[in-house]
Amino acid sequence: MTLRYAAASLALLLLWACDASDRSVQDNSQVGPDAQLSDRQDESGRTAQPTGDVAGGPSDRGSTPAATPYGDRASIIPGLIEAEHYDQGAPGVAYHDKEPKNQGADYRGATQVDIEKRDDASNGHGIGWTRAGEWVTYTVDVLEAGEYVVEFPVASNKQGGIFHLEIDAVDITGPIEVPDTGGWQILKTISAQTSRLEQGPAVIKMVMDSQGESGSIGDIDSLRFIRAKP
Ligand SMILES: [Ca+2]
Ligand SMILES: [Ca+2]
Repeated sequence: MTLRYAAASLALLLLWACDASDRSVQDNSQVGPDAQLSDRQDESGRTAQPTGDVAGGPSDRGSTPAATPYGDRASIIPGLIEAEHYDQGAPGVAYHDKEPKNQGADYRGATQVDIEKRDDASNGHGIGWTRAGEWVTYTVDVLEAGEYVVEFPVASNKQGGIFHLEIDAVDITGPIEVPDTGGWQILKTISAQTSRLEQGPAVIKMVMDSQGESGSIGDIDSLRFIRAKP
């Protein structure tokens, strides 16, 4: 009896193993976004954070991965953050843009944020086609606690709109108004002062509040954080 039982168990085990290997072959043959999603799952079944931008909507396979810093390195404050180096991640996580299509340059691959190529901008790019309700996030590391002056080179043909910066849903700048700079191709630097930033990691959200006469908020090249004089 015992021997027959052992043989039967072994046969069952072999059948199970064959079935499992068939399934793994089938899984590996999948291509496309679904296969990429399963590649991101580690052995525990948790979904790892994506390393690139994701053009589609939030995943319905559990919780949406958090945003990660551009280039996987938090931007340092004080310092310069390129506007076009917003966080990596899905729409609704790293950014929200009104238009599904990037209307500008193919600088970061799949993204809905409108990235503008322009020779007068630092890093040769900025963000444009800004509309009320849109936002982008920047994962930062604040090295020195305190208040900061933030400088933004911006461009606007006619009076621009209003935006602000926030951390954890708390406004840290108040409304920042983009002036008429004399044309879309003319950058002028405007500045705003922050409330006190605490030392350590933070996620800064740049939020577009209202459009100006230009029909836009403005083109934004970069954010330079400079310690405010006490
Ligand atoms: Ca846009
Ligand atoms: Ca830039």
